[in-house]
Amino acid sequence: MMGSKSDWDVMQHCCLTLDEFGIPHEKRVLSAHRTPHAAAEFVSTGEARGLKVFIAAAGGAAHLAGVVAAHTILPVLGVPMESAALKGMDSLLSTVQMPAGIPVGTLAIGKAGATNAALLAVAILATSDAALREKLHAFRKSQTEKILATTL
Ligand code: RP5
Repeated sequence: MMGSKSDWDVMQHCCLTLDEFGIPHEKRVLSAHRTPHAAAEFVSTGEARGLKVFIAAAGGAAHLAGVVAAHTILPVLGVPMESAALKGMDSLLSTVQMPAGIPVGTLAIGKAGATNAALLAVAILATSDAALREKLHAFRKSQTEKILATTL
């Protein structure tokens, strides 16, 4: 989920990473403040529709991930978007500083966070999926090999 289509340039990296692991996913623009009822409906019906993890990206006063977490017991990963005014520091603090009781696992600001949200979702799913665990091991191995093969 993302609060605006303007988040897609960054969040496409999340979807590309999920695609790399063959993880089916839904992607929706739903906002905590612009479409509050539709966002709540989408999330609160997610568990029954078979969803396993939510990834919520938003910028500014970024309350989307917290609102998502309020409507589900599924794991919620928050990705703070870089904002024009405060470079994403506003998004980061709004997403990460959840009061006790409703957790949001918050990733880094921007593209790194978008990619890592997907990788963390894969790791969560891999705890009960041996084939996916193997793919994750292979991904890490290949990443390591690429770095070690770097020449300057
Ligand atoms: C948030 O406001 C969105 O997640 C986006 O990061 C930010 C700006 O949205 P737009 O004004 O570009 O639609 O709700």
